[in-house]
Amino acid sequence: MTETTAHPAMTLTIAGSEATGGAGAQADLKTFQELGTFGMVALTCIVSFNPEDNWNHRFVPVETQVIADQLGAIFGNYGPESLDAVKLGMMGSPATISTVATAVSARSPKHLVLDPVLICKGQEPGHAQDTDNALKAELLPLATFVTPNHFETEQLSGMKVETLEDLQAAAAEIHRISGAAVLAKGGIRLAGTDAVDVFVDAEGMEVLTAPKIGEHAVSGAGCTLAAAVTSELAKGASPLDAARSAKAFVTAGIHQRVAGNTSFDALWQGGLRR
Ligand code: PXL
Repeated sequence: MTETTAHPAMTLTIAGSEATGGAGAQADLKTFQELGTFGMVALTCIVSFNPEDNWNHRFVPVETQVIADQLGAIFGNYGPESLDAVKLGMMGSPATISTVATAVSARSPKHLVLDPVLICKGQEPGHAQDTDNALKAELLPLATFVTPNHFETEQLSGMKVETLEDLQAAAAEIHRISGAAVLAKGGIRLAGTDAVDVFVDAEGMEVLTAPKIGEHAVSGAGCTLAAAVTSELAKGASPLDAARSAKAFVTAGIHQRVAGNTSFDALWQGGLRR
């Protein structure tokens, strides 16, 4: 990219489409825009909730060649050194994971934020374990920052998480095996009145808390958190400051959530505007 004019920090998400706008690439792109970065998307899959079948997720993968083509367009246009931070969201299959791992490792982005989305309702159960293994083997070693939720923290660490101490131990274990900064999310899953997350990097550990807003999970919280971390890193924040800002952004977005006919509301990324 020519350096004749100042430009915003450049952020890319490699993620799935969730048509209703709650989660996935839609949440990522809105977050990038809201936080003042230039957003790009390479789509990995298309998820459509099914109103006739209890909102189950219908899942269609994007062909691996088409994923590689999208990444070729993005990195070809701007040059790998111009991308300040890359986020990885839902991959959905081992083939997609291998394609993305190959494409991304060849470009070595400065910041690679992995939201280790493991399974999504509606995917073949047989696929989940393969996807989990491929994600651990091929993407986790490339990540510079990982944002596992409660379930993903248990899967990636191989540890049971029931208390804050468990979450701290599991987050430290994921940091040890990956070398990445880790923001392990207790969210609403741990007992108590606070949503507690644990941040760990080479500098140490920090517990981040905010009062829980109800006891129901909100769609898009995980995607938005990781996308906000990606934006903040792209703009030059330290990993800990990126984690703190991202949590505040998500908390405000949950306060301003949007309800529909599904059983879960959708976070709105404009929550900090008012
Ligand atoms: O929240 C996880 C998630 C990520 N990406 C896509 C999704 C979902 C959950 O619905 O559909 C595309």
